[in-house]
Amino acid sequence: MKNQFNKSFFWIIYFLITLSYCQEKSVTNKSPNIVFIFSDDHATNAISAYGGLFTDLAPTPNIDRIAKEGAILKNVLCTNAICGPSRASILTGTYSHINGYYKNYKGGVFNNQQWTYPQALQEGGYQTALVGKWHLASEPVGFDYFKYHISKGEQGLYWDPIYNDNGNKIKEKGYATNLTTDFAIEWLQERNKDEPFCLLLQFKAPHREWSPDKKYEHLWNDIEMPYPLTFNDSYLGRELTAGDTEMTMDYFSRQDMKMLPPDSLTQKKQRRWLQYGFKPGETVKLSKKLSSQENRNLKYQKYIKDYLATIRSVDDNIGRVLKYLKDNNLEQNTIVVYSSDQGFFLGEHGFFDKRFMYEESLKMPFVIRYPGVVKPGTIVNDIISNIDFAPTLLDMAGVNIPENVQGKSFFQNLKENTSKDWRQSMYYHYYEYPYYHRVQPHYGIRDQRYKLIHFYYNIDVWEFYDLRNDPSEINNLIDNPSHASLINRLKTELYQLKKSYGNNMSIEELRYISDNDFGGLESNKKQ
Ligand code: SGN
Ligand code: CA
Repeated sequence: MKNQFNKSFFWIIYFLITLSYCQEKSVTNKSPNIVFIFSDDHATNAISAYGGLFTDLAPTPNIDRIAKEGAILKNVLCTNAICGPSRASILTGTYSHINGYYKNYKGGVFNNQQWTYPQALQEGGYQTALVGKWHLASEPVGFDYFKYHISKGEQGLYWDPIYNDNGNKIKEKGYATNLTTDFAIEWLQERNKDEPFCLLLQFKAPHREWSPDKKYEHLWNDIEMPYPLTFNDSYLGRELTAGDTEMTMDYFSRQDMKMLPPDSLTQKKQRRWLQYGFKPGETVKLSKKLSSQENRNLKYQKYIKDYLATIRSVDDNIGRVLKYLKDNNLEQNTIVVYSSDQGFFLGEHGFFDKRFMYEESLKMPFVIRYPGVVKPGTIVNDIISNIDFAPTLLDMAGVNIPENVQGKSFFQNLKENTSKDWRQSMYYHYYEYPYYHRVQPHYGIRDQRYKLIHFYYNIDVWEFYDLRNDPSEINNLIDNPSHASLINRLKTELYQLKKSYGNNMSIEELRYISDNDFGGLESNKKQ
């Protein structure tokens, strides 16, 4: 009798455990859908929900709507602010030294044999699709459907782009941002309606060379755009770092200016003429009559107007997606994210491009709407980074997160329930040098108030900023004696963080990474 009782008890417990496990982890058609909208090089300073110089001049109503109806994250920081590496970190939830994708130039090839979150969602019962920019140089794995930009090293083209459509090369006619959205919506229409889905809709815009759609080419012809505070930065105290790059307005090319080459040149020579400004050390002077300040101002005006115009199309097309979800009764059960692979300089410190650990390129936009779960108007200030995206999406989908994912789910943070032991600082590391743009490799730590950076490649320079008193990062306080003990504490914390993520490389080994031509595959073998 007692034996019988024990047996039944065992089976009841077994049944309950199995049931609770299945309830927690099995994907049903009630599981939330995910639309992950992503762009290339979109600075928070160019999104009106984040405020900034262009809030009234160039608003982004559809991105703002996602934020208003859900959450806006103000401290999402990129672990390596450049395209391929950031994308690899997002997909794998790991730092570059773990996933092997350190840099674009010289060997950026993503090892597609490794775990990614779209694969986990697919295995968990999700239908998955990728449309638009991929830029990882190896075939996407984990997607039921893909159609991604090829040509120009997978940067893709603004006009008449060529796509890899599930293995077939297809040239399309039109403007990339509109086309990419068309294909995403077509996939949504054709998908199997019985399963939850995850769609990665990834725009090429607003990447260089910032070509707007025809209808937006002349949006701000009659006005002069405002200049950021640090546009004429003197780089005092930062001469060897911010002061020694090829990403100031001087390095803006003829193509960036959308100048027209002389008709008399052959096509090949016309292309070369347009490319002037791309080679190391090559700077374009627009006219002999202009002073260097006038030259820089003129370039900035063209740059910022074209950049913001490409974003107008991104925002319009996000509006189309939101409307599709609403019209098709998908609004309630679909998580919508908008983010970008890193931030971007919009003339701050006189720069375009990204790479530096300075705020403008370090900060990624991130807004998310999840009706009924994330309260409208939520603001999250916690320090989050791109390695946290994968575990968060899996957490929301109810799919297991493997232990070797380095990021942490911030699902609770979105519900204003941040755990007490949430990280207080983050570790950053940029490796690519010297091309493009000649930014010294560096690593650093950033907490809610301070930032400490070490540029180590062929210089040995430290920078320290108090972001509360100096949000523009122009006062490098590294030699200020009153901060010495604070700097020491941060240095220790930086080394601890670096080590805790498994980056124990010496400066020599780090230089090897910057100098050598290898892809993710080879470097992964080395681990
Ligand atoms: C291209 C651009 C660079 C840019 C990199 C990386 N040059 O090489 O200005 O920094 O892409 O961008 S261009 O000649 O193609 O315009 S990223 O988004 O892929 O990281
Ligand atoms: Ca990018």
